[in-house]
Amino acid sequence: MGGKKSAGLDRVLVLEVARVTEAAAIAAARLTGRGNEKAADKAAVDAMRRELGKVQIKGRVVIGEGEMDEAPMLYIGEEVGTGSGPEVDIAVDPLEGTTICAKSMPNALAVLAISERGGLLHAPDMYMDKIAVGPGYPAGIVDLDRSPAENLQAVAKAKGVAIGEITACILDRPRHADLIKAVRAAGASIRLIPDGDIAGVIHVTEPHKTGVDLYLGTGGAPEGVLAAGALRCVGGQMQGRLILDTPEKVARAAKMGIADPTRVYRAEDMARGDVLFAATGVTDGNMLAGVKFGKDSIRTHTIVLRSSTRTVREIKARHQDTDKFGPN
Ligand code: VTB
Repeated sequence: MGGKKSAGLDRVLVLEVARVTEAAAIAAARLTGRGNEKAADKAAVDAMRRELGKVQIKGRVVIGEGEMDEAPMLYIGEEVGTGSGPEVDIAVDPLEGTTICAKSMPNALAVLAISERGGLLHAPDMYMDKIAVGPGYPAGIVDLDRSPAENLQAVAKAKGVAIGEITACILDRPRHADLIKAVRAAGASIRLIPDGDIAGVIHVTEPHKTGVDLYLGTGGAPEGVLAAGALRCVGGQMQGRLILDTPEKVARAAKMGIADPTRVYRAEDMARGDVLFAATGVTDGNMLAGVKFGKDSIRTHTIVLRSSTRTVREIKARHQDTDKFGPN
């Protein structure tokens, strides 16, 4: 593959990553609304693995389906790609929102991020406290160590609206009861989501489409790294801090290279150097349409982001050679 190392990732990869998330989304979409999370997830994993195998990279999975002994495919440390291209690190979530997909609810995605080797935080599969806003705000506008009211106030002021016109996206979980109370007490609106906090975070990048101004709360740390990859590419801001509330978790994180258990990671700490991010809609969402099966074609809607140029590409594809995606 061409391109000097200093130029970052080869731009040809922009289309390649879209093919990978398209294939995963189509496979999962065939199982949308069947009430079978496991089958949908497996289909997405298989398709993503198959498609990644065709990409000319020497890829290493750093965020995947689990440790080697618990995931047969796309496990952490697995080598993917043809093995003949540039050395890259890969974070995958072949089906983000398995329950959403199983119930045919909005915003299930197939997601992938690629960085230069060493660019993505090796996040353990634990909770991470997250806060995120989209582009256009002054640096440091939100901070995990400030109260929800202070953060909401700051965002409202910078946006030039009253706090009552600000919407925060939060995962609907009992553990967020206090957070939800505090946000409502401050006067802001909350978009509660059942699952899928990568989509939740990404929604802050286009508030005019999604109506979401900031993301708050705890969710999976691997999902945090993928979302950070997306925000790096569009210039949003994010902070994440692992919730290491037991000695066992501190030890597990240390094993993955996390020396300071209290560290706050910014988007640029979780996804460094040149990063590509791709997401294809599985079910319809606020930003991406879900997969649509027609008589002779399949339609997909994908967003591909690149950090070095900050280009946002939306790829609407009509796949007419439907056989290549396997049987129905
Ligand atoms: C989030 C979300 C996922 O898990 O990370 C969330 O992005 C957090 O975990 O889609 P809990 O479900 O334990 O709250 C999912 O909802 C499911 O993996």
